[in-house]
Amino acid sequence: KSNLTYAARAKLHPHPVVKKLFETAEAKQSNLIISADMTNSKDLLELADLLGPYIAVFKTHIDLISDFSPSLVTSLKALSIKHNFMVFEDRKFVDIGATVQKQYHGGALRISEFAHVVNCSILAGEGIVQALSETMTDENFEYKEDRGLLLLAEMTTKGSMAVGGYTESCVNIARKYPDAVIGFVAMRALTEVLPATSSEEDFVVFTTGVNRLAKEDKLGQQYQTPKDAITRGSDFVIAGRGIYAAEDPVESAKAYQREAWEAYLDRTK
Ligand code: UP6
Repeated sequence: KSNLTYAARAKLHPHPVVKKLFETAEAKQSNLIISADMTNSKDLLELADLLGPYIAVFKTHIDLISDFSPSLVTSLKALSIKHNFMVFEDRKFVDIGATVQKQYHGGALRISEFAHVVNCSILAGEGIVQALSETMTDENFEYKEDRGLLLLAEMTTKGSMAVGGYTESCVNIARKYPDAVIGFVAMRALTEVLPATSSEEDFVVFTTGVNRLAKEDKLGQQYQTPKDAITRGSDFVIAGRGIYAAEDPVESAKAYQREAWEAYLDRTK
């Protein structure tokens, strides 16, 4: 886990998407990501506009949107500029390389057009990472320097099989694709799993399963608090229902933002 400030890491990091993530966090004093699991365009855009000021990243599941259209992508991109947040599509790609390339770029959901960051599982091995890396860094790809990949290294659900050797393999594969892979979705810094091989290595950790009040849901989800996640080495905490299903989502977002930011200040002081 890094004890450096986001500003220091932004300066040192070679990847433009990581620089932008850390710069956004510093500018907004926020390491909070909202998991916007809305099911129609209007709700998604309203949530982005409402919570935009308090977040560094807006996380989507674009395939939940019942009335998806290309204009949603245009509107979401406009809001991302208006409020200075990045967009993470939590698509969890898991297939052969050739299929995943088409799901990512040019498919029905236009993921490569709006998502600065996407993630994939390495269940199918290294090929998926190679495939996404090729597409993201292709000379002719419009957003070539503006796209990053996270490996889904751990999952928050009871009985998750993303553990042990699987998680270690994520770290090993990540090291081979520095142009595309910027880090992990995990519950802690993965330097705990495999120590860094150089002092420059700096993977970003996004952490789901974050809730200030609940410990679990009824379908196997398990939570930790924003403070605990950041203390364990998470760089950005992701909360969904804890924020959007609260009585006052703005007040809730502010409370998550404050708690996660203070934990970051503690970790880096
Ligand atoms: N998510 C997890 N756990 C994982 C991976 N992803 O919860 O291991 C995602 C879910 C959901 C969000 O798909 O979008 O993070 C969690 O939402 P919640 O805060 O409402 O539980």
